[in-house]
Amino acid sequence: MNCLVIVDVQNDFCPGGALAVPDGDQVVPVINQLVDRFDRVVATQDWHPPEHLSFAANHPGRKPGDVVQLAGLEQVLWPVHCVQGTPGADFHPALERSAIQQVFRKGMDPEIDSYSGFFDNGRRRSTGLEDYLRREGVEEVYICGLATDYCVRWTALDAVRLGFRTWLIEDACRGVELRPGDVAAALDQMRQAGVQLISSPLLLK
Ligand code: VGL
Ligand code: ZN
Repeated sequence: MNCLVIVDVQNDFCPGGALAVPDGDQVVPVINQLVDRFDRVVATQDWHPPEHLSFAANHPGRKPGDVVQLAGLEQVLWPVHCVQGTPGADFHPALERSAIQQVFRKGMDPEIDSYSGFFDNGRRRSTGLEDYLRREGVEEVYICGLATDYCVRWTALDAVRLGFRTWLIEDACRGVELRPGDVAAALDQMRQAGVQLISSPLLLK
């Protein structure tokens, strides 16, 4: 069994959103073309309370891009984004919602961020994604979405570490690229960890 994991394709990560990923919306038609090629399709959803401590606004005197310590980990501070129940947290309106069998929300604990779709950054709590994949007999995981250098990267690294055969669909992802080279470095790290890079035309054949 294989499963497509669509990471954080939400309005706030698309152009016009609070934490816009350049060309983030361009992954949507690519993903929509792919969904019926997989046994299972799931999505992750960044889902923060307003008081989330990854928001620069919740650290007086700090601005987005600053780095602080949070739960003993280095934390990049972000603009307020993907607040629970707001339009920015919704999936992109053109994303083929009906194909998504289950949604795994993350980032609800205000004290710690959660880039991976599997666990928070301190691996304190799981989202249920691993249990779901095991229960469904999934052995191969294909990852796409936003953002290549954050949530896509940590989701892929966890998938491989958990023993799933893991692919990253490169043209179905876009990165934040806070610093030039971040996306390339993320791709290198994933490749070295055993994630296989693939592009969507190969899957559509
Ligand atoms: C993400 C930064 C903050 C992501 C989520 O989905 O890549 N990045 N929250
Ligand atoms: Zn977030």
